[in-house]
Amino acid sequence: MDTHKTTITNCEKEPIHIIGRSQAHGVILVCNPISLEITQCTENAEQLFSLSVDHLLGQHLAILISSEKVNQIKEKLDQGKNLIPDEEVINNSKFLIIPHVSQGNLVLDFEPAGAGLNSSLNLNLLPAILSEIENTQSIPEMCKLAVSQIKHLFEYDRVMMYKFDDNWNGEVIAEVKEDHLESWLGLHYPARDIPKQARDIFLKQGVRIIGDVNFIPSKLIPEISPITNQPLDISRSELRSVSPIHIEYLQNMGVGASLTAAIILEGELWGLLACHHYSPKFINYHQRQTCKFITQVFSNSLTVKTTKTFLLQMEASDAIRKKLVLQMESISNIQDSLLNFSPKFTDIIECSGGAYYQEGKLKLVGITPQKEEVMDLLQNFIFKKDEEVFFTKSLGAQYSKAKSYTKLASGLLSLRLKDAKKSYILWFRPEISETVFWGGNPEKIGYVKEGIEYLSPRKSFEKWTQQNAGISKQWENYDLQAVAALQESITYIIVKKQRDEILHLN
Ligand code: BLA
Repeated sequence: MDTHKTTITNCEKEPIHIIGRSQAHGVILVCNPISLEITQCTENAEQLFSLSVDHLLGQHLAILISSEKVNQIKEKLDQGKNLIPDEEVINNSKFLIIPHVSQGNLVLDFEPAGAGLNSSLNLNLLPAILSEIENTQSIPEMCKLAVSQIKHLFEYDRVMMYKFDDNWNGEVIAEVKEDHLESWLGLHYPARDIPKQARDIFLKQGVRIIGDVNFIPSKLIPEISPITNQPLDISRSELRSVSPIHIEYLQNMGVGASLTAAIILEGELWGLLACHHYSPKFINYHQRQTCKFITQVFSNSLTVKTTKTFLLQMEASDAIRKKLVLQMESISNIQDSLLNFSPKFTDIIECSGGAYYQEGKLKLVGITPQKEEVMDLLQNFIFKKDEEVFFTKSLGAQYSKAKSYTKLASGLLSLRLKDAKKSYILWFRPEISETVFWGGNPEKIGYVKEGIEYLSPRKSFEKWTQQNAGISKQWENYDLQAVAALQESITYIIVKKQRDEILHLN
């Protein structure tokens, strides 16, 4: 195969959507959607159809498939309806034809569909599988269930749930594998391993197989679409060839075939269902559709469970806020009522400690930096920022003096009260001092050979330990909502107390 070299700086730019090649097991054939004349075709038509590309180019599609099926395609195209896959026998071999339109080109993927290849799943099993997913009580439980279902259904050697963090690094959060394989559960991988353009394609395409990692890619002839005079976008082709970098990556891991499916939450990629097999493995289109369906149900259920987690957290903090309101109403000094009774303001969200600043006076609760350090943080960082709500999970990176106490306070959430006294409430979170295992050393991405810097997937997948220094657990939306609600309550009480005072004076 081609020796494609991508440098570190253009890694994100590799144009995998116009790769101009198919995987070896199927033929990509392109037609003019109006005349149905064949405009492009991959070279492997020679092996798979026993027809040369030269012979096919310029011919009507009816040279390959029955005129009845050609008419069906034409009718759907003319009416703007969804094209549907159909089977056809070409020179004694059966194929499944999977059509779609890309930039005004009719793209037909011809996949082998011979005996044994079309063993569709027993669809009677599907309702049970889906209700099992929906009935799980938590996201981790659902991930564990889904990987074992997929392992059972498709029999890949290793099935993983791979979850992205907010910087697109990922972690294997659930895994089922053959006993003899080492476990990758808990391993972290850097964002660069699945660059943006590859992640974007998953949002469109959903499921992708690499049937044989050692396949010889087959070139699309001609390379440029005669219809658009551009390289053809084949990001939605079932047969799109694979970036040589990713192939090298899989070869380094000893992987022979893969199946990858997108898990999407609110329109964004949340994670991937990643399956590896240690020898070639093809699963047919219908099986892939079943897999897609299962991951879609998983994605829907993820939305429900994420909302449920949010609501439960909101309910819990709301109950505490109500108690704090009662305390504020019954105790004359608001600061006193939030600090010296139970619950305290620090109970409203997950944190290790907090601070209350009012008119030059500072009071601390729980685990916090020293009083002078918090005072300095207020005067030289928070007051200058002058934001009503400010939050960070890496305080040291934003305010260098804070580096000396990031173990205690890598995370800071600060709230300015709406009173005349320039009051602030702070919540702190400690550093995640857990050890992170990277699948390979994330810093050793490039290597230099003969003065040229080449990119290579890591040659070694040994565990690399890296301290997650200076970073706390991130502040979630429900944390922000909880402190915003507290702010409203405090404002309400302040106004009420002022009014009561005025009435009392009169
Ligand atoms: C693609 N990289 C991918 C894909 C996965 C991973 C799942 C999508 C595969 C597919 O489309 O079939 C990464 N796979 C993983 C990881 C695990 C796994 C992390 O199983 C962990 C368990 N790859 C690199 C580097 C580059 C890179 C350094 O390691 C940078 C240039 C590129 N990865 C890369 C590209 C693709 C990719 C370009 C897209 C491949 C394609 O669709 O053609």
